[in-house]
Amino acid sequence: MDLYPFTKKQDKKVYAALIGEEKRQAIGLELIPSENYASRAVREANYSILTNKYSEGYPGKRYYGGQEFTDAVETLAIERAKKLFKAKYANVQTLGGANANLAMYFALLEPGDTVLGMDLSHGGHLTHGHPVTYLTKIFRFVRYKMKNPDTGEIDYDEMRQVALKEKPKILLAGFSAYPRELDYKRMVSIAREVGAIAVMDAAHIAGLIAGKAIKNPFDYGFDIVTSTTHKTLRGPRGGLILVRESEELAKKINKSVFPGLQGGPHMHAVAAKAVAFGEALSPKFRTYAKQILKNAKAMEKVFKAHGIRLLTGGTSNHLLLADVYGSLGITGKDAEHTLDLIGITLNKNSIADDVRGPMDPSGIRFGTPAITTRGLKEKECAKVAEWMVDALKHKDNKKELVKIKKEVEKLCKKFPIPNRFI
Ligand code: DSN
Repeated sequence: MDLYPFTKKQDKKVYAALIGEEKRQAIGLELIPSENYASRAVREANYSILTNKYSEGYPGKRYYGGQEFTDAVETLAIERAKKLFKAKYANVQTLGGANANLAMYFALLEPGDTVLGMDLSHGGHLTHGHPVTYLTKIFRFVRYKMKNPDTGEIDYDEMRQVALKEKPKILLAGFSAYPRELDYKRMVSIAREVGAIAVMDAAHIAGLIAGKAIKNPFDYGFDIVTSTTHKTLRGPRGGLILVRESEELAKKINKSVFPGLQGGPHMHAVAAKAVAFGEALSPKFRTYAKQILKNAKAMEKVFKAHGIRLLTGGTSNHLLLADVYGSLGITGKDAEHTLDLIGITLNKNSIADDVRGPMDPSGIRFGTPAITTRGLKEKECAKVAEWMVDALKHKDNKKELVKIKKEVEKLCKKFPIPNRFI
């Protein structure tokens, strides 16, 4: 099957990279918890002819002509997103999760205003105010943390005290490396007490919320949810902003996305989001979302049985964070490299109160969204976890690593990526 016939003919170098990546994805196991496999239909929309079109504005209110079909796909994406998350308003134009957060901050804040968010070393994200981002030149970020990294319990009393003292305009929930659910009710009550807007960055867990495998922050009164569309939600690379019910907030968000922050929306991606949201509305997607959690639990069991410390004591979502340095004396970077050698991709990650630096931290972060799309169930996930531990324990034994790599490849053949031809 010739996957990219025009590229093959016209540009051999790019073609080689595309085919190389097709093969890499086919023969390895993807455990990066923010990655997934978009369906063939999502990818078709994403490479469609809509890439040719400029559509500044919103459906029915554009700056250029010729919008019959762009309006149709954007309206579909908006309506489906609203239904999926039980929101009254949706903006589907942001190019990614970082843009979604930027647009949200600029919609709600004035320069110098304060955001109270999760400490970055405890699982927060770069866009929640890491000093390397430009955001910190404009807004003030203050933090809440886990009370105990071994249980994952957030210190809500401290959160309240900081909120009372700092008077944030936004109380921000959400994370990129926190394996537990949050007490949304408590957070909303703190936000209301100090007059802050309650915002959830659901980039990682949007698919789990959509699939009703975990709680929906809107059910507890959160005002805004930002997200990516390509992680657990299994859509194209992109972003999403949802507003529970305030028309005033929705108007501010739309103005902030365009013309505040972005130019012409990527309509091919908007169409692909519509397809992905349609998929996520199906009962099959609910089964998928629930299986992600079961698979993560199966991996948790194996790591625990081997005495490897898991931050927060385990997982209640799609990801796990293991202290491989503390438990096995291997750095996160070394662990990432070793697992790469057996065909398992994940990422090194700082852990709460890490004794090591961010470039070679103590932990690894991994998760089950992609392997669940591939069809793996608890039994296979436990096996994968056993291989991981085995490889980490025998990282200098080349023969053992080669043996495990063969097992990984065998499993990949048995569970091919859906809708792929390689
Ligand atoms: N890169 C994403 C992640 O892996 O969590 C977040 O930006």
